Formats: sequence, structure tokens, C-alpha cells
Amino acid sequence: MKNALPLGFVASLLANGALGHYAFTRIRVNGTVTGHWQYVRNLTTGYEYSPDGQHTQWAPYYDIYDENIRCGRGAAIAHPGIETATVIAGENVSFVIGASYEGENRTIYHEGVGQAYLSYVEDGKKLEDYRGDGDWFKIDEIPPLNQTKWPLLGLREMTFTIPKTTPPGKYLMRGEQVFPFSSQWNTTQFYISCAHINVVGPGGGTPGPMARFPGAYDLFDPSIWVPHVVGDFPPKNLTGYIGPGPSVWKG
Ligand SMILES: *[C@@H]1O[C@H](CO)[C@@H](O)[C@H](O)[C@H]1NC(C)=O
Ligand SMILES: *[C@@H]1O[C@H](CO)[C@@H](O)[C@H](O)[C@H]1NC(C)=O
Ligand SMILES: *[C@@H]1O[C@H](CO)[C@@H](O)[C@H](O)[C@H]1NC(C)=O
Ligand SMILES: *[C@@H]1O[C@H](CO)[C@@H](O)[C@H](O)[C@H]1NC(C)=O
Ligand SMILES: *[C@@H]1O[C@H](CO)[C@@H](O)[C@H](O)[C@H]1NC(C)=O
Ligand SMILES: *[C@@H]1O[C@H](CO)[C@@H](O)[C@H](O)[C@H]1NC(C)=O
Ligand SMILES: *[C@@H]1O[C@H](CO)[C@@H](O)[C@H](O)[C@H]1NC(C)=O
Ligand SMILES: [Cu+2]
Repeated sequence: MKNALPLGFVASLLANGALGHYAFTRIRVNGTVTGHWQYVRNLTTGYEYSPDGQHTQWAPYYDIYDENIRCGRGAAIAHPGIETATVIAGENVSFVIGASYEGENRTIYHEGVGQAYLSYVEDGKKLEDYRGDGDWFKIDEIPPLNQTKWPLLGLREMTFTIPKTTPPGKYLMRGEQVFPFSSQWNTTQFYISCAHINVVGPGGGTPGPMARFPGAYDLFDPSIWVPHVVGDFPPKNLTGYIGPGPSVWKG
């Protein structure tokens, strides 16, 4: 958050005792919260634009033109021992916070949209080795509730629905929360994690439109950076905000 937040927001963070960021380290499937990095690709330590081995695992990622924008910092391939969660199409998968300066039970406090994408792993190819350089489609988006309120604020998790007609198979599932209200252009924060899932169900749908990362987002997208003046929190004019990237495929 260095040099990137309006004073009013910083003040409200300090009032809440919140000093840092967070990472979605686990998912909820079938109602149960699973282990840290059990089904989610481990993030490396680092700051802002690159892995550096010195900062925290839960710092956001900033560079929308780098391959780390797919699955988060250093998560282009999976760490050893990651598992794949079987998920029934039509059910929910939540990305649950599990690491922050305040420990595992931090709640979401960044104002911003939550989104989820899927990328199919071709039959016979291993999810573990898949770098996410293929096509992605957006399956869900959690927009503002009204002019002033993001529904994610205060929750521990972002919940997304796997469309009922999603073609069965193995997917990288990309969950992200975007904080587009930095005081400076080109400092939008992305909280990204990718889970390994195996979708089961009848299939029958034709997902699309497709997008690739990098490529899906542009620094000039109005949703990537929403300028706020100092002290302008809570926001006053959120209605109409649509998250960056392609439209949602509902199945
Ligand atoms: C995740 O990455 C961190 C930082 O590099 C490392 O310390 C940790 O052992 C890794 N955890 C897993 C489950 O791979
Ligand atoms: C969720 O429930 C389905 C149906 O019972 C099961 O096949 C699947 O393994 C469960 N997934 C996880 C991650 O527990
Ligand atoms: C899935 O999530 C949506 C949105 O949060 C919720 O309305 C719905 O009840 C959930 N469905 C299940 C089966 O938990
Ligand atoms: C986080 O919350 C869970 C559920 O309430 C609890 O079991 C766990 O001990 C908490 N973790 C910490 C580090 O406080
Ligand atoms: C937005 O929704 C929140 C939560 O329901 C409510 O407290 C607030 O008054 C609403 N704001 C507007 C402008 O309707
Ligand atoms: C955005 O910021 C990064 C990191 O400082 C920099 O490398 C990049 O050139 C910037 N992009 C633009 C278009 O200014
Ligand atoms: C609210 O935002 C829209 C663009 O999203 C803009 O056209 C409009 O002028 C804004 N309204 C106010 C009162 O700031
Ligand atoms: Cu933060």
C-alpha cells in the first residue's frame, strides 16, 4: 500500500488495526474450508512487481503485463504436493483468506470487485505443469451492491459459482480481488490465487468469450484504475462499475 492509498482510507485502516494485505491461501468446497495451499498454488514472497524473497507472501501483485498476473506472484507452475479438488458443476467454490499480517483470519478490507476465471487443461496434460498460458473465461463477478458498498467487505472469503454446463475436466481456477482505487495510476492491487479443480457434471456448455493473461487487462481500462480523491472513502458513486476482463459466462 506504500504511497498508493488515500489518507482517509489509511486512517480507516489504522482505526481497524489493519496494516497490511492478504492472500487467499485456501478454498471452500462442499461447504468445508480446505487446507492452506492444499488446492491453491503457493505464492512466493515478494513485493509489487516481482518475487524477491524478502517481503511477504500476501503482498498484492501489480503488473498486469507479466505472467504472474495469471495465478499470482511466482505461481506460474504448482508447488509439489498440491492436490486437485473435485467440484460438482453448479456448486460454489470460495477463495478464503489464510495469510496476512494479522494471521489467517483476516477479513477482506480492500474496496473492490471479486472475479473468477477458469482455464481448461487439455486431456492428458498435467494441471501441475500448466502455466495458464491458454484461454480463460470468466465465470463470476461480485460487483458493487449499490453506490457506496462492496459486498465483499468484512467477509473472509469470495464465493463463486461453477456454471452448471461447464464442460467436465481439469481446470485452473483463478480467483482475484482488485483494488482499483490507488491514488496513482499503474498501482492497482491484485490479490490473485489459482486453485486446481476437477469439474464433474453433465457439461454441454460452450464457454466464452475467451481471454488470455497477460492481455485481458489494460492499464487504460476504466475499471483498472478508478481515481479517488483523498478522503473519498467510502466511495459515493460505484454503480455501473464493471470488473475488468471479458463478460461473465453463466453456462
Ligand atoms: C510456499 O512458499 C513459501 C515461500 O517461498 C515457502 O516458505 C513455503 O514452504 C511454501 N509452502 C508450500 C506448501 O509449498
Ligand atoms: C465434494 O463433493 C463431491 C460429491 O460428494 C465429491 O465427489 C468431491 O470429492 C468433494 N470435493 C471435495 C474437495 O471434498
Ligand atoms: C452459492 O453462492 C451464492 C452466492 O454467494 C449463494 O447465493 C448460493 O446460495 C450458494 N449456493 C450454495 C449451494 O451454497
Ligand atoms: C481462525 O479461526 C478458526 C475458526 O474460528 C479457528 O479455529 C482458528 O484457531 C483461528 N486461527 C487463529 C490463528 O486465530
Ligand atoms: C448500500 O448498502 C448498504 C448495506 O446494505 C447500506 O448500509 C447503504 O445505506 C446503502 N447505500 C446506498 C447509497 O443505498
Ligand atoms: C507501470 O509500472 C511498472 C513498474 O513501475 C513499470 O515497469 C511500467 O513501465 C509502468 N507502465 C506504464 C505504462 O507506465
Ligand atoms: C458517477 O460515475 C459516472 C461514471 O461511472 C459519471 O458519469 C458520473 O458523472 C458520476 N456521478 C457523480 C455524481 O460523480
Ligand atoms: Cu493491502
